[in-house]
Amino acid sequence: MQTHPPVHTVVGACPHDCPDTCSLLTTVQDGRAIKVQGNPAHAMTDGVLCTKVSRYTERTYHPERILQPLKRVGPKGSGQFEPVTWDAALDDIATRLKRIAADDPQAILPYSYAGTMGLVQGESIAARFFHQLGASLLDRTICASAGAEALTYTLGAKVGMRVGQFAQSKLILIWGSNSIGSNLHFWRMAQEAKRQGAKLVCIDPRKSETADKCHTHIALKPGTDAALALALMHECIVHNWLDQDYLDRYTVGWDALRARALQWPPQRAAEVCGVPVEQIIELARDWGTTRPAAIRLNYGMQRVRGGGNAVRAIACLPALTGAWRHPAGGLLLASSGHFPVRRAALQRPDLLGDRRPRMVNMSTIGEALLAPASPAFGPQIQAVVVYNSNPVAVAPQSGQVVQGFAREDLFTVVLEHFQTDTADYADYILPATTQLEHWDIHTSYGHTDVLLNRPAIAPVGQARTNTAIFRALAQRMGYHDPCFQEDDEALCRSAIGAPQDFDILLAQGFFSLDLPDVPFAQGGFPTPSGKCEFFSQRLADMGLDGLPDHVPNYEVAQAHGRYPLAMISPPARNFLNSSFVNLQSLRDIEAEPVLEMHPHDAAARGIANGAVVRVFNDRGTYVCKARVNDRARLGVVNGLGIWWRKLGLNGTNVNELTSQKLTDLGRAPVFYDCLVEVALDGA
Ligand SMILES: Nc1nc2c(c(=O)[nH]1)N[C@H]1C(S)=C(S)[C@@H](COP(=O)(O)OP(=O)(O)OC[C@H]3O[C@@H](n4cnc5c(=O)[nH]c(N)nc54)[C@H](O)[C@@H]3O)O[C@H]1N2
Ligand SMILES: Nc1nc2c(c(=O)[nH]1)N[C@H]1C(S)=C(S)[C@@H](COP(=O)(O)OP(=O)(O)OC[C@H]3O[C@@H](n4cnc5c(=O)[nH]c(N)nc54)[C@H](O)[C@@H]3O)O[C@H]1N2
Ligand code: SF4
Ligand SMILES: [Mo]
Repeated sequence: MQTHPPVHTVVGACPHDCPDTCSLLTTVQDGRAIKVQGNPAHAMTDGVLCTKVSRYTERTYHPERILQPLKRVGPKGSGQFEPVTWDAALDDIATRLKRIAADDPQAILPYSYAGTMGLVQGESIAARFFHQLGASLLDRTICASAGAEALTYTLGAKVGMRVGQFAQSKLILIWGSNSIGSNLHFWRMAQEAKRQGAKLVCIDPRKSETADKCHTHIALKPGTDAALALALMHECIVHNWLDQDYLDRYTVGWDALRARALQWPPQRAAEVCGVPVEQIIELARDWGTTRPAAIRLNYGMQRVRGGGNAVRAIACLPALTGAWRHPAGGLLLASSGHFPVRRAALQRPDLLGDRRPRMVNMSTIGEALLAPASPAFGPQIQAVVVYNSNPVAVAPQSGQVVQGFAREDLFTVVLEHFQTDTADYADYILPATTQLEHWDIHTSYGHTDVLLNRPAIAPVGQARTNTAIFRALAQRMGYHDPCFQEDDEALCRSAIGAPQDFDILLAQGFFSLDLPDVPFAQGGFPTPSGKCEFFSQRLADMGLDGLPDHVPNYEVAQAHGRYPLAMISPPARNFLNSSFVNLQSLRDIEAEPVLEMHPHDAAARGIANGAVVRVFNDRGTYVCKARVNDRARLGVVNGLGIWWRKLGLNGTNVNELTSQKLTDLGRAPVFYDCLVEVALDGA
């Protein structure tokens, strides 16, 4: 055992699903964490954390934290539990899982996402466990898979500009991203660029905090981004703002894309997007004539039916003008593809042997839990093991998700810090450690550094790491492969790169990947052709459109339709998805669940600022407070997410309204492709 002085600091990493992956410094006094701060030695973090994670000690020592295993005693969903010992809980869980698996292990489903982004407390021992078991596989699509696939078919992988380079750009399109709210450390680069004379353009239906601070805000209708991108191409073609040499050498399918883009004069796009044509013409001129020009694309714009095509269209733009030739030009959606993560070593898919379990899409968990056995679906789901996620709050069309989790015959285990909306439906809640209490390795989707998270304190109460819980279950299931004994430090060592990288992490806490500053100046894209693929033969081979196009939303508002308002539900700044909603100090800032409405849309319904309103469609009803202001554009309402249902005004949240339809690429949810009507509550 290492001995520490009474007050010392420990270097860690923020575990949250956020592109910034900050380096944390935790101050520990007599074994208790007293402060969590940003690490000034890590360039990207620069000593600054967001408000949420500055409150990490409040979250860790929260009086409602689950500190012992709990067993359900009341009806499903009633939230009544009694404490049990770890042995009793694990023995019973293993017995129940064995009984189901004896019939068909695919009746068991793991459900997890990015509650922690750590490679070790995410999918390591857990993945090994479910692979050995032969459980159903989970298609992890809830956030980013439309954009990720789109990027893969266009640029070859989740790769792009180095984030630090944005500080030198002269034009930055902040596209489908509320950087101040959800990518704070990128915003520093944008501000630096602004100080040096760059123009910032925000492309977002919502007048976000970020839009407030940009020179121009293009408030297009949700789901119309591809139309805008095609019109920008149109203008680049007709004004000859093209880099013909770059097109000739480093792209595939230019003639075909050119023909398609010529069908999108600005006037057509202006009508589809619902923005003034002058704005499109000006944006095109800026994009076509400014060097270096860069796009910070983010996932907010791909949560609609055509999200994949839209990302493809936008990802083509830098190649048209040769923006990639400059270090501060190009595009960044996600940097995750740069990291040499050793996924197979961590997750051991080989433990499946010859078995090929079915894949269940996490984005349609409601439908899946309600599906009977059938030849197409396979066995009915009889058990779900949830970790690092809160599906009852975050998955679309909660009405069905709740109905599914409420099945009395479904056996549900939830590994959690808190009694979330999902944990309310558990048969067992198992107390998990937080980031201050375990080892982990972190990559990032917004920068290109690898970070080590060291435990700062001992586990609180009886909490155990996710890995320890799955190790203990594996032992009870009779799994004797030595891979189930591997400890967390060994897992950290094998998670990424070469084993000696872990020694660097132990010594320094983090390191930067060694990458070129101008990755695609001369092509070199990780696509099959090595070029930027405007036309994708792989998509065409699947019977899909090989070129990007504007694919309209499933739910497009009609003037006299039953549901005339489009609703988007981007994050509230002080929550992280549904995490932190139960922290009083942060909930006080967000005040209450809100729906932002344009003054005309509110007036037409007799709704005043602060009124309690019913937001509804055929899928359900959500009650919240109207915030009437210019953050909402005409015809679009913004239901800021993602409240815990049980902390809302009528026991629902915004996902009561969203649908389980899926995107064009990547099988992802369409949270921002959703029509509603709004009325005064009680009216
Ligand atoms: N504070 C905070 N930070 C977060 C999160 C959080 O919950 N809270 N969540 C984290 C996670 S999991 C993720 S994936 C990222 C998400 O962060 P982003 O990838 O930035 O995505 P969103 O926040 O969903 O949406 C960003 C912006 O896109 C806008 N938008 C919505 N529909 C459209 C559209 O059709 N077109 C365009 N152009 N814009 C549109 C929204 O109004 C919003 O302002 O942030 C991470 N960071
Ligand atoms: N309407 C609407 N819905 C959305 C979105 C939206 O914009 N609008 N955004 C979507 C997006 S982008 C995403 S990524 C999903 C996110 O959905 P989730 O991945 O479910 O994210 P969270 O809501 O933060 O829930 C994570 C849970 O993991 C738990 N957790 C954290 N660390 C650990 C750990 O180490 N061990 C264990 N066992 N548990 C841990 C936390 O306590 C928390 O309850 O939501 C999606 N849902
Ligand atoms: S949530 Fe994002 S900004 Fe906040 S501390 Fe974590 S990585 Fe940094
Ligand atoms: Mo996400």
